[in-house]
Amino acid sequence: MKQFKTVCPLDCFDVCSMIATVEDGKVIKVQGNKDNPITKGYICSKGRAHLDRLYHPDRITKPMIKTTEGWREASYGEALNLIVDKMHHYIQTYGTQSLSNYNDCGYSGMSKSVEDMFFNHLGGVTTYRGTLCWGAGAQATLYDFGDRKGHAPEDLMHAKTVILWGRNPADNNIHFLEHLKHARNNGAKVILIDPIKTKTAQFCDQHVQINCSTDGHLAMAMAKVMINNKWHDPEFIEANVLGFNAYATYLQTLSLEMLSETCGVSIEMIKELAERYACQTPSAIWAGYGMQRYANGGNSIRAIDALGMITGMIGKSGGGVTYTHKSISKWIEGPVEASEQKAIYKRTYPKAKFADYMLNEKNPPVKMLFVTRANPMTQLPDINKVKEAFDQIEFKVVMDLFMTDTAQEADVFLPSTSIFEENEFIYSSMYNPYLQYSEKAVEPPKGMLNEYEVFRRLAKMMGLKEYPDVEQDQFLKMQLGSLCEKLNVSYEYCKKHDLALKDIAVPYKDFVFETPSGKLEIVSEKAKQAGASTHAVLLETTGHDPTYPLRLLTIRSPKSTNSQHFRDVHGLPTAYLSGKTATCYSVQDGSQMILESEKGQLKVRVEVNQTIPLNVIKVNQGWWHHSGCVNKLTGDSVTDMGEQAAYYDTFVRIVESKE
Ligand SMILES: Nc1nc2c(c(=O)[nH]1)N[C@H]1C(S)=C(S)[C@@H](COP(=O)(O)OP(=O)(O)OC[C@H]3O[C@@H](n4cnc5c(=O)[nH]c(N)nc54)[C@H](O)[C@@H]3O)O[C@H]1N2
Ligand SMILES: Nc1nc2c(c(=O)[nH]1)N[C@H]1C(S)=C(S)[C@@H](COP(=O)(O)OP(=O)(O)OC[C@H]3O[C@@H](n4cnc5c(=O)[nH]c(N)nc54)[C@H](O)[C@@H]3O)O[C@H]1N2
Ligand SMILES: [Mo]
Repeated sequence: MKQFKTVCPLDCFDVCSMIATVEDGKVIKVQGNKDNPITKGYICSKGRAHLDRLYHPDRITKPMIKTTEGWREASYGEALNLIVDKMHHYIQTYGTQSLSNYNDCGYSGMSKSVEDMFFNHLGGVTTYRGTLCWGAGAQATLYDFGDRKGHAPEDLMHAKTVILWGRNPADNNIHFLEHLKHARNNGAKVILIDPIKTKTAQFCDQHVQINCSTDGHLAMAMAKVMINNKWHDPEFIEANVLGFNAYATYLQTLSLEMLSETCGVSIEMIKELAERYACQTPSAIWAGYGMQRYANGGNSIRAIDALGMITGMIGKSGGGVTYTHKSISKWIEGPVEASEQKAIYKRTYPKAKFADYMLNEKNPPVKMLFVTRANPMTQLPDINKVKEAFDQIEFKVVMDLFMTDTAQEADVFLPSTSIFEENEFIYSSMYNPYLQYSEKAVEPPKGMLNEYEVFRRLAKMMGLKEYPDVEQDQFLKMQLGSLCEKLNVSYEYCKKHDLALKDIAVPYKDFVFETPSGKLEIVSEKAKQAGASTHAVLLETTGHDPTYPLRLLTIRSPKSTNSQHFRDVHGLPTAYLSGKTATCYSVQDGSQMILESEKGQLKVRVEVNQTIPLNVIKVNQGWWHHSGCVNKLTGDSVTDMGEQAAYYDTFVRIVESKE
């Protein structure tokens, strides 16, 4: 028996360090690494499921080609020749922009980023910009702070007030809970602001059940109360903040009554929250990504950031507004990044608008699509339109471990290695600050090529002379060159130690901000230039069609990372709604109903659940088409900044319900 240190590559805050036990060339057990400061010996069911996925009977380990009779196995020679022939054909006829690559964060290992490099070396193809994930908030943070740094979770120990703003660690960041418990034991008050009474509420002293998409209203109301009561910090503002007066003047035009009524939080409660946050300090805000998946998402995050700025909580231990934790990624500067210079013909579209773009762009049209580390046929909004777009693209290649809903649409399927079959470096930008080395524990199935080798071969076959023709280990070393220099360590050292940048526990503690003014920017000229307002504002909401009276929240399941662990889940998707909503629409617990939005219909099973607010229906995102995909209902609008998909601005009605 031998043990290997591996790392969970899922798109997750925690990025756990795992120990894989191998016997007779097979992984027999996966556990949390006790020696890792974040994982501390425990992992969730999704981490343990890597073992199930590794040996799952449905995992595909050979290339496949679709024929009129269905799928058949193919050799790499045949599959790659077919792909190369198609690429030559489309490039000669329409140019490189007729090729498109689509990826996401289905696997966060560095070796698989070669796909971007390959398409850049081709001269640039059609690809996406913006995100399905966190884009509005990420852009807002950049306008305000000039960077996207987060506090170390240990720093929560120094906080007296903690606000978990639209964040649900009990379901998706389990190792953070321990820090919350420590902070509370240390005397901090922990407050949750979320429309749903999530499991996280059990770890908090107070739950504020805000109306959906009104976080900007609450944050502005709190700021107004703080300024009226002189609870803000004029000295800090004078030294570090640009635009306070303009924002204060704007807040004067908003009535507290209107703000309170819209967000559904009483004026008394708003005053209490404002006083607690501004006076019982240091105060930390940890924000999630749910509240920026609305048309006004960027402005909501900017209004929350402003609370930290006007009270002087930025750069302070126990304070901060933590949204992301981008530290390692800034220092990754290798052949992948350098290849961007080659992508002179690169053309982009907003990711959420995939379907519209593919259906309408004719100059040239996209003829070939290459999907890796993603499952857009379940995850993109407005999936009926996405299906039309897929149907129209002549030739599609999907790389995955399983025959997903997206892979079903492909002409060629290429298999992928599991994390246990790779030597790999993993890092993420959400929470865990470490760069971690993941050791190969077992060999991939016989004859199977990993992504790195597939793209290396494709590059040779396409005659890409400058594409780095080096072994995978050498490539990883090149990717890490700048980081090693910054940290003054060798590449071999990176393999043996988890690495983090040193200045991360309390970001901005030197009060140096990489904004154009060098200050924290409540008003941002950059935001204005990009077409947004200079400071956070309440956006005019056009109101929604009253024929669709229920808001649909498609948030996360604790049991699956996006669609990945719904593969073996069958039966109808569960729709959660409150007892009052159920009574109002005459639906019963356990019954079936059909939901309808402007985009489509979905059959679901009802679960009456008191954690859900009135007139809201929650269906977890990620269900496969064999159950019913929730994105049949969602719209493809994008947010006010960052070109983020505004999934939660979706409204539905119940068109049929039966026992
Ligand atoms: N278990 C699990 N973990 C995951 C994932 C998963 O699918 N499953 N996905 C991973 C990925 S890709 C991401 S991006 C992250 C996402 O992490 P988050 O975006 O933080 O997760 P969500 O559960 O979508 O949303 C967080 C909370 O926002 C709340 N929310 C929704 N609307 C509003 C609002 O208007 N105001 C406020 N204040 N709160 C609101 C929701 O009720 C929810 O409790 O999680 C990662 N981790
Ligand atoms: N309605 C609704 N929709 C949403 C969201 C929402 O909140 N509501 N959230 C959005 C968010 S935040 C995100 S990030 C996106 C996520 O969208 P995606 O990243 O497209 O979703 P996943 O389901 O994680 O799909 C990842 C795929 O990668 C595959 N994979 C795993 N490892 C590898 C590998 O090594 N190589 C290759 N080639 N493939 C691999 C997995 O098997 C899986 O099929 O979904 C978005 N969709
Ligand atoms: Mo995400």
